[in-house]
Amino acid sequence: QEVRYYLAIDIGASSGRLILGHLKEGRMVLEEAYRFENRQIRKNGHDCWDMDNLWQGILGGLKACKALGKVPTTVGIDTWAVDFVLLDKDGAPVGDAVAYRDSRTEGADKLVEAKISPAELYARTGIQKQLFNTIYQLAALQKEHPEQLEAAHSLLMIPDYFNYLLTGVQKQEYTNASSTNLVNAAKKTWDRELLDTLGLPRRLFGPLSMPGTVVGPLKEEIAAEVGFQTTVILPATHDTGSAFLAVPARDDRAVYLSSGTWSLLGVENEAPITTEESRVQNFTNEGGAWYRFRYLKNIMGLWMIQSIRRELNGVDYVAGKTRVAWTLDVQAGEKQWSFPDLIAAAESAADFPSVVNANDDAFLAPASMITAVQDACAGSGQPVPQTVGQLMQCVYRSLTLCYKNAIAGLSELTGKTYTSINIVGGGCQDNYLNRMTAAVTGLPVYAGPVEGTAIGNLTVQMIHGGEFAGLVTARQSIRESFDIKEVLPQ
Ligand code: LFR
Repeated sequence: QEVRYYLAIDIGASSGRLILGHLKEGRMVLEEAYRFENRQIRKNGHDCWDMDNLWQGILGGLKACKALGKVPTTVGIDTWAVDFVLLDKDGAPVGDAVAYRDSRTEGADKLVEAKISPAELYARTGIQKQLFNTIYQLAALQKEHPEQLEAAHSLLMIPDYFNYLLTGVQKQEYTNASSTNLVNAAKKTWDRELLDTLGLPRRLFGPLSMPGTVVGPLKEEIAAEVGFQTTVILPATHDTGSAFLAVPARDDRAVYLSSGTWSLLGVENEAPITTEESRVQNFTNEGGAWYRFRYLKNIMGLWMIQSIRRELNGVDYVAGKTRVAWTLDVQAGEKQWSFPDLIAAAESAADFPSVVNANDDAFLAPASMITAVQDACAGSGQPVPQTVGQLMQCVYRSLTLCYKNAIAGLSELTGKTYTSINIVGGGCQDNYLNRMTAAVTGLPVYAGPVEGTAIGNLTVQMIHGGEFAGLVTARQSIRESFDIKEVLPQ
């Protein structure tokens, strides 16, 4: 029998990956067909996603599948959440795809709070307050570019937009829509009253489509360009929604941690928890496939480490933005630091004691992450890191302390005791982080699979394709297909 391939197009804040998957004797087999860098560009005074570069990456990856002779039956795209493209009545983009760390949302929470209280907003949507949520980005846009909102006829999240470029079909996918902070948690559709309260045009928000829905075949010219025809379908297009589907938890006492640019730590629930306590602790209820809610907290994550590495190596995150000088025991670009180099440095400074609140907004998009960490140490009267090793040790301690606190909060809010942590995503390859996570939380860590997000994306496609009866059997297969490392607290 002929092998049936499925393709996950998984684009994160730092890279895009096209991963082919197929089943062999019930096990999932992956193959990376293509990989490309994701970088931002400065445009019209804002940090923006380089949409042309991403689009070329998607096309390049589809061509790579053809070259491998592995034409996928279906294709699904997932990316980070909250960011969007506005389209005019002819389907042409209006304005830029501004990136969520851009400073345009500064003060935008006050604009929203003037119209609806934080308590009511949370009770309706169940979404944690993050200044970069779409709701605040739209408030910033209402102020800076009201004409763009006037010209717009639809709002597509980043994966919805690429699906539209591939197929000509505009669909709004539910899991990613929930990250906007505009979807009603109980009704699971756009909260029309909320849209009216905020003065957002209703025409931008259409019916929501669930993961597993067919978007359509490739447009003819695209099929001709990449050399084959296929069907685009919706996975959980929010990457974290895909990642959580792939978690091979052994029981319902496991905490899930999707570890990449962000560390998303939480559990899956059947219903949203929108109590005041939950709001105060800033836990979110993001919509999932089959209406499973991801109850989690955003923790600053590998972003801190990625940012430090870029600064040490003299690499810009946003092309065209001014660099800021910093002071450590090395100079920018003096040597090229790999992640293992940074881990080794952290280990060599094992007794450096300083910790910062990794979830402070100061670390969201600082001009220099190195300086931001040093300033936070100085500001709290702790020793200031002077070497790469001390800096890295401080980041590892701070991140794992956030993990520990988030698990304590989760226990309190759900009334459950958690007995293990499952880590998926690129960050689960960092053994030092895994060891410290186990030590600090006192819980066994199960690390893997690394490509959690792509696997979750493929899972929905494979269920749609009839390879699995449903999520339970798919997760069983995931558990058996990938190597999962156990790290016990000492
Ligand atoms: C992870 C992620 C998080 C979301 C953040 C911003 O890649 O999707 O879930 O909070 O990026 O979109």
